[in-house]
Amino acid sequence: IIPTGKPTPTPLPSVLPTPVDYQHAGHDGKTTLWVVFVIMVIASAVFAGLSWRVPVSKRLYHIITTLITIFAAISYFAMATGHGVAVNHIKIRHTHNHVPDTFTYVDRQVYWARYIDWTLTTPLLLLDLSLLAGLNGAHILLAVIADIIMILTGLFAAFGSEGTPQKWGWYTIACIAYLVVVWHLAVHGRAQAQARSNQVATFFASIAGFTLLVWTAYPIVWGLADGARKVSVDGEIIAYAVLDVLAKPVFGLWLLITHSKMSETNVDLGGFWAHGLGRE
Ligand code: RET
Repeated sequence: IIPTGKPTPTPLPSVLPTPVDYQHAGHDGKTTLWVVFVIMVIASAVFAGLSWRVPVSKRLYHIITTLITIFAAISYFAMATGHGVAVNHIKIRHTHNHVPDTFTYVDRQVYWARYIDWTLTTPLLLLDLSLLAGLNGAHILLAVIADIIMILTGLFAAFGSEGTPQKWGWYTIACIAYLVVVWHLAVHGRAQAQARSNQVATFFASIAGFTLLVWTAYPIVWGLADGARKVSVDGEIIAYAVLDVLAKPVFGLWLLITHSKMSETNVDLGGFWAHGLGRE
């Protein structure tokens, strides 16, 4: 023991108040996490394989889309092995007439690894759609940053305390950011796609419409699961699993197959993409 002359700090209380309920993943949830991990690995291999069949100049969507499923595979591996999850110790206030408020606690698992995944993959999904529509750099930047704000404020909401503005306050901020994203796709994206060609406009309308439907289900699942705690942790894992498979592998396959058949979807980044800077 090295004497330092400093006073000993007061120890932190060693036990948190006992929760009345502990909501955590069970067998079905854990199995689902492994199944989606495998789906994401297979999708990554398929997308990488498809990229080798086209020249480098046509590979931008393939590379972005493969990275999306690789990030998802990594995040699902973490969650399936029990990483990237924390316990939210939720304080619930009970108000009574004439007597002071009382509190009980509910513990619930929060898989924060999802939010790391979404912070990286939703901007890449937006990039796919933006390049397809032919959005300009200014609009792409704003859509991507609004999207990152949406995910990170959603993460704060997931750990927010009940009965304070934290939880639903962060949720509201996230929803406003989501509306900014929707605005960019539905208004600017659609107009730009129309300016490219009729074929691109039709394809953009279907794939962006599909994206909006699937993405809008996420805040609904969040509200029922983390928000109102009406859905179990297993139910939440399964709901996000279905959405993630639609938003990543299904979206990706649709985009890459259509891209291979429709040359108007090509992205022109000048000589840079295929040849490097300073060589034309
Ligand atoms: C949260 C909660 C806060 C409010 C909103 C949300 C939106 C999340 C979205 C997620 C999309 C994820 C995708 C994953 C890919 O696999 C953070 C749930 C608006 C839109 C597409």
